[in-house]
This record gives sequence, structure tokens and C-alpha cells, in this order.
Amino acid sequence: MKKQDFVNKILAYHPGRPMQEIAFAYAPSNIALCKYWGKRDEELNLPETSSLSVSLADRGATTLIKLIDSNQDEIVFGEHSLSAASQFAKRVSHFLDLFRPKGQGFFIKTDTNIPIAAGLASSAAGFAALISALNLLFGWQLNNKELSLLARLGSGSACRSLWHGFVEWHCGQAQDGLDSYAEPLNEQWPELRVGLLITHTQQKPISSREAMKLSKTTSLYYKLWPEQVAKDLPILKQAIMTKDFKTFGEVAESNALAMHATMLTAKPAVLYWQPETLQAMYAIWQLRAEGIPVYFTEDAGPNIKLLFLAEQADRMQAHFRSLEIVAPWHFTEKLNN
Ligand code: 2P0
Repeated sequence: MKKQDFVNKILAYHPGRPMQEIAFAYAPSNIALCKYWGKRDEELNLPETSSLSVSLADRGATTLIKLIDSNQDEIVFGEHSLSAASQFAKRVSHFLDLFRPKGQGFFIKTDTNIPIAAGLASSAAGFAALISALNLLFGWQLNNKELSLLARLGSGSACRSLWHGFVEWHCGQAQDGLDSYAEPLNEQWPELRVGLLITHTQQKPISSREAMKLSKTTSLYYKLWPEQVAKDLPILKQAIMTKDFKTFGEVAESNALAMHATMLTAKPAVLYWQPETLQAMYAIWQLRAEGIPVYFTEDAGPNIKLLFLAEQADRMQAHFRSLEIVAPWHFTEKLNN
């Protein structure tokens, strides 16, 4: 199935012209605790496995959108107007084509308070904010589950950025992808903290999209990945339910390392780690050896994210001076329904 057919199916009987002049939306970034790595359908961004994330509260992206009488989109990122030829603008315009009224362009202004392209899931927040803004602009009145289906077409992990808290993306089985959506877990863990150790903000050498494709097509170890997720995901959910932080941390850390193992064994190998990445891992393992419960996860980038509980926050801040601590259940940004 083509993306456009998928969109037409979801938006049948919904307005195809804007109901208001301008719309604005926010979406949080999210960090996967059980990762999405590899697709079974690249056109529709259908994943090989389910995944589970925690959203980063007020760390995310905002998007303002309106229609303009132009045959080109105008995309402003932060303070900069982007050239239509830039990679980012092309990706956004391509996504907007799916919803575009004939002969019109969109004006988009997007801002993020997380470093882009450094493995901090900024495309997830960006596409989730964009689809939420489109929902308001066109007056579709879709719920978040439906929006997650559409956000997924922009970037797979974007489907998990429509809610605060823990969110599960069900991989689904259907060829048309209608059962591959996200939904929130009915669990809270207000004491949970995510520490962002941002050591690198440069563009990464290879996109996660490319890296996951390479892992799937060239690594023998990738065959084990679905098995790893099938084992990790239920344990992780159980640990969240029972607030078993040790199991939670152990599984999240091991899941991230297993994902990186499929990259290390790809041809050519993909290694996002930098010396600071390893330094942070050793420091965390040393703290654990001293009895301090702290774990890490890492995405397709060199930055480590620490997982710990609120009672360790001061100690972590003292140990990792540049650490930015996020409390996922402390947010002021309100989301759609
Ligand atoms: C995740 N990542 O679960 C995993 C872990 C990176 C590492 O989802 O091709 O930008 O747009 O669907 O969503 C990043 O992949 O990829 C990602 P596309 P996406 O958060």
C-alpha cells in the first residue's frame, strides 16, 4: 500500500480544506526503553517489533502551520528559513504532500528545545507536533491513536510522541498498517528521572533510518532482535507496573546494547559511540558497582541517557556536571485529548 492510500483511508469523510487560518501544537520528545529497530515495510514505516518509550515532558517540538498561496512550502526552523533543497525541508514537504490542498503551500515554523540529529529523537517530536497542528488546522478531530497512525508515516518513532508518560507502539501484523499504532500505558512513575548527557550535538554520520536498514539487511545478529524484544517488552512492562526499578533499568540498558550489537555486526559496521559515550558507560557501571541504582540507554547517536529515581538526582547532577535531568511526569505542556 502507498502512503497516500493509507492517508486517504484514515481521512475519508474528514475535511480536506483548513477550518481555521493558523494552528499550533506541541509534542514531547520520547526515549525508547525497548527500541524500534528495523522495518517490515519501508513505505508505511511498519516496524519489525513493538517498542516502548517514555516521553520527555516539556522537552520537545512546537509547530505553527498555515496555508499560503504559493507552490512552495516555507519552512522556518528556529530562526532560520530553510532552503527548499535542504534535506529537512524536503522530508517535511514530502510528508505535507500527503495532506496538501491542490496548488497550495504551507508555512511552517518549528522550534525544538532538544539538539537535532544527535540521537535525541527530535524528528519524533517534530512530526508528532506537525500532525497535531494539521489536525487542528483542518479540523479533522482525530484522536491520538489515529494521529499516531499518521505521525508514523513521517517518522516511525513519532507515533509514540503524542502522549506524555509511557507509550507502547504495537507493531501490528496487517499489511495495510492500520493496526500499527501507539497508545499510552496506564501507568505512572513520577519518581522516574531521565538524565540527558549531551556530549555531542553534531549531525550523525549515518541516519537511524539508514542504520536500521543496514542492520536488518546485513547483520546476522539482527535475526535475534525480534526474539530480544519479545523477551524484554513484557518484563519491562511488568517492572513498570510493580515499580521494580532494578529490573526496569537492567532490561532497558540491555535492550539498547542489543540494538547496538546489530549495528556493530552490520556491514559496514555502524558505531555511534564516541570516547565520551564509553566514559559515561564505565562511570555508570562503576556507580552501580558501588550500589547506586543508575542505568543507561542509548539511541542512534553518541549521547547517553541515564535512568534513575528522584532520590538519586542530586548525586547524579554532582557526578555528571552537564547532566540535564528530565522528570517525565512534571509537565506544563497540554496535549490533544
Ligand atoms: C527508537 N530510534 O525506538 C529507536 C532507537 C533510534 C534508536 O526510532 O525511519 O527516526 O523515521 O521511522 O523513527 C529513530 O528512528 O526512523 C528511532 P524512521 P526514526 O526510538
